[in-house]
Amino acid sequence: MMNAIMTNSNAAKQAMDLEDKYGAHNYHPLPVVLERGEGVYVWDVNGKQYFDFLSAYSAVNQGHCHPKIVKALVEQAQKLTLTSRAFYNDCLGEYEKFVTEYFGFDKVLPMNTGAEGVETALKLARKWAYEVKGVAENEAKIIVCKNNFHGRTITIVSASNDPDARANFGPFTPGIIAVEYNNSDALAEALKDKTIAGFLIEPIQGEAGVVVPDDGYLKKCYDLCKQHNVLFIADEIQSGLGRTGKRLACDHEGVHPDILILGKALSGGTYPVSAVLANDDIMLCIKPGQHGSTYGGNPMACKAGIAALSVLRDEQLSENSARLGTLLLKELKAIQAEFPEKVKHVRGKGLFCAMIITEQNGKSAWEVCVELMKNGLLAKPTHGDIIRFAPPLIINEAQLMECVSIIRKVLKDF
Ligand code: IF1
Repeated sequence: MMNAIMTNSNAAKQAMDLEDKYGAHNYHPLPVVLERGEGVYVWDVNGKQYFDFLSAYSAVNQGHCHPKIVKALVEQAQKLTLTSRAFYNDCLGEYEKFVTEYFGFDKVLPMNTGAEGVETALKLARKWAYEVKGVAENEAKIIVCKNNFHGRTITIVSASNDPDARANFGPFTPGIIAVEYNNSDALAEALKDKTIAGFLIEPIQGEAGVVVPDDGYLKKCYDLCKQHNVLFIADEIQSGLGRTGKRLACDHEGVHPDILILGKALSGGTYPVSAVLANDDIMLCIKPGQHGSTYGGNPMACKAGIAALSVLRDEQLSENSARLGTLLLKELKAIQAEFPEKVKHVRGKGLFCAMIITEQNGKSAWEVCVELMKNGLLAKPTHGDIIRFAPPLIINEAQLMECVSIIRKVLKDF
């Protein structure tokens, strides 16, 4: 089934037809075919320019094709791409030192995708529970939050309560308990169980629709975990690396997780790079041969990672996200006040915002996103009525205000 909405372009139609015919139907993209990106902009195959307000789900925080990240990647690609971990390479140690010092941990375990990072963190937490905490064999449990999104593996969908993510993918991994998000009493209750290894949490829930918990919730959860000798595991794959206006979303509450999971913008959208960070008492529970990945820690990933984190720091992207995020939320609230019958709610932190649309004649967030697209702004609906607004963090004020006027115009006509 192809989207009829677009375009007279043969190139676009061809690209969409090819995906439809030869690709698995596990996505429903907006009908736009992109061929180039630079900074906050992407261009489709007809040369039409758009603001990217998804940033590949926050992988492209540093902007599309950031020259410093691309340079690091290309230079390394011409020298040495992959050794596997059967041998040392001359980039990994440098990267490991850089990333651990950047975030303040003893050690890092490099992986590729976000889901692998989460899997790694869960394996690490279980091992720690058995070997350090003293939980009886096969009894360790992980607490997760309802409406989480941590990826697509069998164990991770076992932790999900989204019917689409789970249906007919069972049997599921046991040892997972779900508590209500933003409810520390629910966590306290679940922590009475002495077999809990870790508490896995998105500091802001992304896929759920940019759900920002109450101030103090993360700190409360962290303190509860400490009281019960349970690892606080932060999935900052989407919320981290400047997105919410700080280096990490946990930084808003001064929480230093026991296990930190990063991905997405760790390469600025150039390469799959994820990482799990922890201190020695936890990380050294995994010994040679017990976990790994062919590509994890490869030379290109290491160079991309160093470059991506350097750009984040040197270009003060967290600071820009905080400043322009405040402005974006203020403007979205003004739009909500202008069209209260169309906009139910807006929320966000830093340049991680969402707008909840009230259905009009059976039309909702999808149709708004199609109109935004026609007006030169790309954003993606989620859960039928929510639109995420998450531009690259390099966006400037003039560009942001241009985007605000596109959003205002589209909602006016909606
Ligand atoms: C897709 C969502 C966003 C994540 C957190 C782990 C992962 C993700 C907090 C897994 C991935 C992505 C995956 C992407 C869509 C996207 C997404 F809508 F599905 F939920 F961003 F909001 N933890 N999120 O957000 O990382 O294995 O994908 O590298 O198409 O599934 P991954």
